[in-house]
Amino acid sequence: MTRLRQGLVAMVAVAGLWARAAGPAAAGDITAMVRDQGNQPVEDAVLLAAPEGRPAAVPEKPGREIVDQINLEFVPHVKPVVVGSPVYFPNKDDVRHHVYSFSPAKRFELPLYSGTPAAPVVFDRPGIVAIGCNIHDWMLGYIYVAETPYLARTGADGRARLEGLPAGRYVVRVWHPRLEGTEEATSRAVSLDRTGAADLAWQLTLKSSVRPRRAPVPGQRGYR
Ligand SMILES: [Cu+2]
Repeated sequence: MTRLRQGLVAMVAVAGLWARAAGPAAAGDITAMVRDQGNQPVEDAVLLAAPEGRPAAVPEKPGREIVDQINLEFVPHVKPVVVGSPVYFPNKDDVRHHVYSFSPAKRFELPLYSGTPAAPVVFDRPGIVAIGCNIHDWMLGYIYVAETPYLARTGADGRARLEGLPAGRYVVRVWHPRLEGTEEATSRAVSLDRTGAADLAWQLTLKSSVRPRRAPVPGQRGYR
């Protein structure tokens, strides 16, 4: 047995213990709690489960997803979507935005607009797409395009939940824009065969924020 395999088996065993300790979680659910190095809950982490050794059943026509622009920020800051998802970018502000990405997984541009552009942007390749606005340099968001439909974002309480997973073995991992180290290093092997549910916890080391400071907007008072 290789060391990696031994490690995976050990992690499965630990996940199973957690699952039993978690109590009456619904079958086929994976719940997670994500904290940072200071033990604070981490918002905007992506939690995803990929079936081990078999492809995930990705929907042929994923539903529409939305990333708003509210008060000169992308909301949510991090949006996990399954590959092939059409994403709309409604502008809820009274100033125009110019949303774009240079990321290899999806280069696109929505030239200066108000309201909602008629056509969505379809994220057809897996990867992490950083989005920005040409007008407001501090506006920064992420679309995490995954090859599995089992994905969720942590809320302000650091918690996320994956629901309705068929029984089987999964590799579960987390990602965050300020994650120190690789996403792969967060991987855990989880088996939903025996217990039908698992409750996992991560403590991530996050880099300090590198977002540009907000600048004054012409015609508006102060900093927004
Ligand atoms: Cu903008």
